[in-house]
Amino acid sequence: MTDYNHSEIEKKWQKKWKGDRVFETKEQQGKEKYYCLVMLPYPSGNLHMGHVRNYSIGDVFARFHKMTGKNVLHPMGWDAFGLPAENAAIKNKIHPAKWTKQNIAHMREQLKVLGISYDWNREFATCTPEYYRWNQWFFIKMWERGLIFRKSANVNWCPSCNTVLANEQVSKGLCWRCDSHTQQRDLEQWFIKITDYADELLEGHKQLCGWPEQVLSMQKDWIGKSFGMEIEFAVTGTGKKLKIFTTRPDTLFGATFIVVAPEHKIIDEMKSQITNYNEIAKYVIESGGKSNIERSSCKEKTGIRLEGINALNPAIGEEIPIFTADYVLAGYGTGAIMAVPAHDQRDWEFAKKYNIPVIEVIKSSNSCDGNQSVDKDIYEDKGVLVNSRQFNGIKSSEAFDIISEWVEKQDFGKKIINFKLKDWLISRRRYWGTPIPMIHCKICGTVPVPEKDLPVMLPEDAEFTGEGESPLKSSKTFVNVKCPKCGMDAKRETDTMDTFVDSSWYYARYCDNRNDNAAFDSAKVNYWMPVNQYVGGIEHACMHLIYSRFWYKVMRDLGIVKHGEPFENLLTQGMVTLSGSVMSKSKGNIVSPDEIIEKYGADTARLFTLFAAPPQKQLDWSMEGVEGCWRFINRIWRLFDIVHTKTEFSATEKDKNDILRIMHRTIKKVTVDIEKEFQFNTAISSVMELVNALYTYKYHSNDDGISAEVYKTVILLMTPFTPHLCEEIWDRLGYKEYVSVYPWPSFDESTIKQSSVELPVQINGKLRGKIIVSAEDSEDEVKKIIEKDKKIAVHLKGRQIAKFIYVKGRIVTILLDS
Ligand code: ANZ
Ligand code: ZN
Repeated sequence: MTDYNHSEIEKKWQKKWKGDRVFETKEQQGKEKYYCLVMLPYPSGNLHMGHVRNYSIGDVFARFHKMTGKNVLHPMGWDAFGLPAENAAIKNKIHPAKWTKQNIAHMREQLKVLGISYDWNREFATCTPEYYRWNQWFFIKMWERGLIFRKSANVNWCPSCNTVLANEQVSKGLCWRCDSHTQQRDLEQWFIKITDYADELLEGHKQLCGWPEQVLSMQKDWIGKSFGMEIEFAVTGTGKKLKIFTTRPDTLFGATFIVVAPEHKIIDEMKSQITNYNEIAKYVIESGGKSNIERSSCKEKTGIRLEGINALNPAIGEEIPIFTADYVLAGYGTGAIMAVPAHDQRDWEFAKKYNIPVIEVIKSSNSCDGNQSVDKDIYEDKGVLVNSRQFNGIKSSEAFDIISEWVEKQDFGKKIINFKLKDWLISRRRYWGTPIPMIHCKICGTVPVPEKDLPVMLPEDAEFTGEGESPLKSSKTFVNVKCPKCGMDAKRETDTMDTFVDSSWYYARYCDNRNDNAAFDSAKVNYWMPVNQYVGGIEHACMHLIYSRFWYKVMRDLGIVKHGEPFENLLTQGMVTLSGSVMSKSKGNIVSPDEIIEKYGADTARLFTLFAAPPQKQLDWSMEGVEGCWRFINRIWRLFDIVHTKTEFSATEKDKNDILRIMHRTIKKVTVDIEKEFQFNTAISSVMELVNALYTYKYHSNDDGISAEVYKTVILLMTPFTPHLCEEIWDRLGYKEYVSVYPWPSFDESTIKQSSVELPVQINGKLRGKIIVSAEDSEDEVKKIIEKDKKIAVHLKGRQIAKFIYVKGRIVTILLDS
């Protein structure tokens, strides 16, 4: 055979797949479906290696499941609204729509060169009226259900991007896109009441056993459910009450001061009684410039006492001072706390600084360390109550219930459940997003645009100055409308939606992307959903992956989808780095996919990103690694001739058995690694071993077709990783069907088992059990088998292995750290 010509071969098969519509899909009742989805890209202009890796990972899943006989949906689209397009409009005087379109066109071509098995008929961009019209429709449906509201809210404002930022777009007081310092401003904003679903979003985690534990726990923190109490402290001499939120009512007797957030309304309400009001007002302004993260971080606490007023601790009946300090946040709980310096770190630091008494109310029940001093340190553990009158001596673990019942009986507080999750601020003062479909009428108030008038189109005559309010305000044709209720002159809302709205339901639109009458046909969505395998970055753990789950539940409540969770399994892929650091323009360490593909081909690029690390782990780019993959592809290519060359040897039964056994073992390994373990790297290395075995096996003509069968298997197993190479060889082997749709090979367990041996396992000199392994199993594989053996594993639990000795085929000896 001639040399392997990647560019010719790759183009040829991409054309054939397209011509024969190999990857186009329709619903097929009675056939098992498999929906594989990779988070859709933002059309920034160029594909980077991270994309190549992601889409290659997704393609392994999609192609593998197609070969195992499933009806596979594998779509691709563009998350096309967003700030960069608008920034380009301001800088380069190019319309955001044009900029976005050009970028999509370019990236689509880059993507097509990779030969991913997409059904391109399902492609769409979220910035088209055909798509965003349904964002508007959902908005109105949510408005009708009371899930949308408007309020004046303190928001993060980026003076450089000139826009409102969601809390999660601000980190350490800096804008997530441009790193400028953000400010706080009060503006009328639109919100979605995601908090109505807070409990369900937590409950739903029980169904998500196919998600990484890390993502679930990040979401759990984000939603932040806590059980506590609201307790009222009287402000002495005023008849007013101050409500605090605590998760520790068991420490009530130790509350020696109150702290309110600088934004708390009591400061203005008590203006005339507060003798140092001017000083307080100054402090309030200062803290207004800080982000929540800055305020909560553990540097020195600042604050001021509200002179002239006091609060009454209702449990002990004593007056305690009230402070304002910015470590108490306005948006959480009631924006006020009872401070218990003996048992809370932040309160303790504050009390030390301002010389406030510290009263210990919980003591370790272990008498040996009973002489700890609260002056030196705080005590955060469980124990027994002290200095708490009638409650002295009870265990702190029981005190929550006992004291909260007592507080409720005395009628100065009640038990409540509090969430960290906030309502979703969705309005942006920006052009390149979905117009919020609302009309402001002087007579009728805020009126939704009637469904028949959707979409509310983005006007083309908006101006991009980068200053002031939303560019939509500058379009007279857009702003002025008639009120749909009374017909009088009215004004359109000029805010657009957060782009996270677009990605909250795009997965459903792929199931029916051309629908002009509805967001989608429910029957189609119910056939394809939920997504069987979702692939994307861990950075989306909290926003995108919570918003989408929420949106899906709303769609369920609207009666248009039937399940409760959109994504059954989630894989969060690792980053691509160069010498350990993230590839970025500013570091100048970007490896361009175009160049690699040009020189080595898409299959090599794909193979390298899949082979160099497990999908979830960081992948460090290496040219040697790429070249190694290129050589492996050529080894498979050359094997064609070797397998078809006549030799003078006749295979012995033993040699035939040996190579067949390796083949079956490899099929099993690759199957399990793709389907269950997500270990594409070890799957590929096991095929490499099989290829090596076939090279050293010398009976290629006189072996009853066994080497031909092994070679065929190599090609099938490599198809999800290097599909172009495999199609070409498959074609040359004389098959009429595409290898991409050929049934995945099955393995024969009894052939694999033929070489199995029973191994005794000794732990610290004692025989703890026996395991069955195959003679070729590596030490790592033997280790895994031992970890999975319940009987033996109990002896290892919680212990460190100091030595692991595997004498191949004989015995395993484990020594544990003492
Ligand atoms: C008294 C107390 C004693 C508290 C103690 C803690 C330890 P989670 O679990 O996160 O819900 N807190 C309440 N509202 C706050 C706010 N707006 N800003 C900052 N801190 C606030 O935390 C609840 C605890 O955080 C509450 O319980 C309160 O302090 C504080 F030994 O009350 B605790
Ligand atoms: Zn009206």
